[in-house]
Amino acid sequence: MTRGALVAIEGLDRTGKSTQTEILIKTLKQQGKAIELIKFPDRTTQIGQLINKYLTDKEFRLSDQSAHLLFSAKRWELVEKINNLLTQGVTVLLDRYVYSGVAYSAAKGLDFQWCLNPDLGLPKPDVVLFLKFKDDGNMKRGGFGEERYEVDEFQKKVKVMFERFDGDNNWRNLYVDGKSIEEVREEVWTHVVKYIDGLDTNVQLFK
Ligand code: Z5A
Ligand code: MG
Repeated sequence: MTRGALVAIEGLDRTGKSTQTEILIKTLKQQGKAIELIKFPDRTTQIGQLINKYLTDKEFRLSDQSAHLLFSAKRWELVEKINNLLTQGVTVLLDRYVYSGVAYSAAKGLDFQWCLNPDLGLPKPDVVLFLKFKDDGNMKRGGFGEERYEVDEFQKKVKVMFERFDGDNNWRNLYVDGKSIEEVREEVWTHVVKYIDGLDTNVQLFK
């Protein structure tokens, strides 16, 4: 039986992930496709509220390791929902996922593999669209600088860590420099269109 596809949109801060996921979900729903958006971190559950406090309140102290495990716990909290949707044939669109989890924590100096370990066993996206600036264009976008991680030097380190996933067969770089929202939308569409009617293969897991 055909299952839904797992599609992740990833990238540094302000690269347009939420803009594009929202456009995509709207377009596909209008076409009558079964699709659901899950945003990480979802800040509404108890774990999500703690993460929100950590991100927005610079006085709120957590060790880097415990912050990392909270983000991972947030993903495990939703794994049953994701698997059920995929089994029912629903495409699941992820706004950030494991890759953000590893990249931001490893950029703080934590060991890359240590960061990936708690996420092993989670469903692996069929395709990851990595929205990418060649330079530091994301830091010039509206709203940049308001949260804990939105600091130029740190963003450069995060980029290096994200790039360690480049080479995985599900990874697609999508350059956004100087492109309008509409231009990026068109490129996102060319990648996603192959997946929206589902897949016959088993869901891969992070291992
Ligand atoms: N984090 C972590 O450490 N560990 C984890 O496991 C996970 C996350 C999952 C909050 O994430 C933080 O959590 C994040 C990583 C860390 N770091 N920080 N800070 P978040 O996803 O909640 O962050 P956010 O507040 O939604 O921001 P964002 O995701 O970084 O932004 P975005 O979604 O990529 O961008 P956007 O909101 O779509 O667009 C930003 C602005 O640019 C907006 O004004 C748009 O209108 C504009 N925009 C978008 N596209 C364009 C184009 N093409 N041209 C011009 N302007 C554009
Ligand atoms: Mg966003």
